[in-house]
Amino acid sequence: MTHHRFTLLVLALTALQGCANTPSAEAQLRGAQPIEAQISSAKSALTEEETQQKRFEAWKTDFINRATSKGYDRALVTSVIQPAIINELALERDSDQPEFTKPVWSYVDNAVSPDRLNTGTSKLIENEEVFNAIEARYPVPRHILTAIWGLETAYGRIMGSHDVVSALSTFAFEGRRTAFGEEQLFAILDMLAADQVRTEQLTGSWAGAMGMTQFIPTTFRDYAVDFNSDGNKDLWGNPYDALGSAAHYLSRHGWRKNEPVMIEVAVPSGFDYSLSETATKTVDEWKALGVRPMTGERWTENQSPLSAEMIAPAGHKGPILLTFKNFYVIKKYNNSTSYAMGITVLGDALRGVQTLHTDWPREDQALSFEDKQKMQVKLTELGFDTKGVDGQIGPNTRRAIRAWQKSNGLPAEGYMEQKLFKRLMTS
Ligand SMILES: [Ca+2]
Repeated sequence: MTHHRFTLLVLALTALQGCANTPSAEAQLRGAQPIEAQISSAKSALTEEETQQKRFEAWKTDFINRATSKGYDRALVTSVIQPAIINELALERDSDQPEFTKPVWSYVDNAVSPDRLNTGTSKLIENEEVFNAIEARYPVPRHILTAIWGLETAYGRIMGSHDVVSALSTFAFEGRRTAFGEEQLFAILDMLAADQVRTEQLTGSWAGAMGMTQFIPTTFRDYAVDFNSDGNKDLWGNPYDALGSAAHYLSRHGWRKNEPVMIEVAVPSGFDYSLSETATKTVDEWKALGVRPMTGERWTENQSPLSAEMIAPAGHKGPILLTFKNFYVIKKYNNSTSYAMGITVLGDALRGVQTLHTDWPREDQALSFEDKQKMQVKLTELGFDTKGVDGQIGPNTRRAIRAWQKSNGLPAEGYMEQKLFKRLMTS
């Protein structure tokens, strides 16, 4: 949105420069507005930009005052906030994160690309001592940490070079994420006050995620560790600190040593897919329903009592998986099923294990944003309430899809592609 405004300003300024003497050839070709109108629109664009700057400066003053009244040191807050500038990217919508819009197989394929797998294999060898030390302190295995490192920043290659205070100040200043921005800025003040990091280290993504494992400030403040005990939590340059912090985070969120993350399964014909995503059962209970590992191996005694859910992220034609506690611990890192699958598949590949055996239904065509909205309207009209029309397929929409599928004698897997969508829309 602000990009658009900025473009208008540049266009208006260009037009102004062009008409200092006579209208430019380009302006004449475009059938330009009268000069007065050009000047007036350039002025109003300028004014808008100026007003935004003024509002931003006013926000800084207000934030500094509020932080001071909360007990933060005024000199510290001022030195952190005063230099902030508006980050244009941070003003854009953040709805295009790949794990939320790509088909699941596109995300998983990319996660386990040959380059990521090869580099990860080298990183495991290069950092053997780092991983030995981390595994001695935390229950999280090295191949999972390496997969996080690889997916978050391509093993530290792409960490983002945005000034994080500016990016988060932009969020805090105005828009949909003001509360998030403020909370993160306070976390940065806490980190600096506690001498965890130095101000000049605070670079990251436009969304405020920092270092090799992309910790946002609240996560950094609460979970980052100075693993090598040198007095600085260096998640940008030190693999002990970065990977140790990721291990600490997963450990504190309940990682269970030596338990599986996700296992592909085969189900008997006529299986009730409406159990997927809705039922939590022990492996023994799944076994009693005829669910068995896709590899043909038997469930082990250790696995029998473990709780697991079933997911079928691309419907019954794609891989069907039992997901265990550790799967949901990974989702605490990034709340996306595709992300957790990507981490598991890459992590398994890094230890020489193949997670998925069934190929994805790649011929299926995903629904567009508009089609997803149409589907939500239609399902709700038919009495299967999606609890809103937002073009995002969340648990409520999947529940509605399942109910509609069940009532039509279809596998109730909660997944819909073009073919099924057409059937729904003509019903
Ligand atoms: Ca350190």
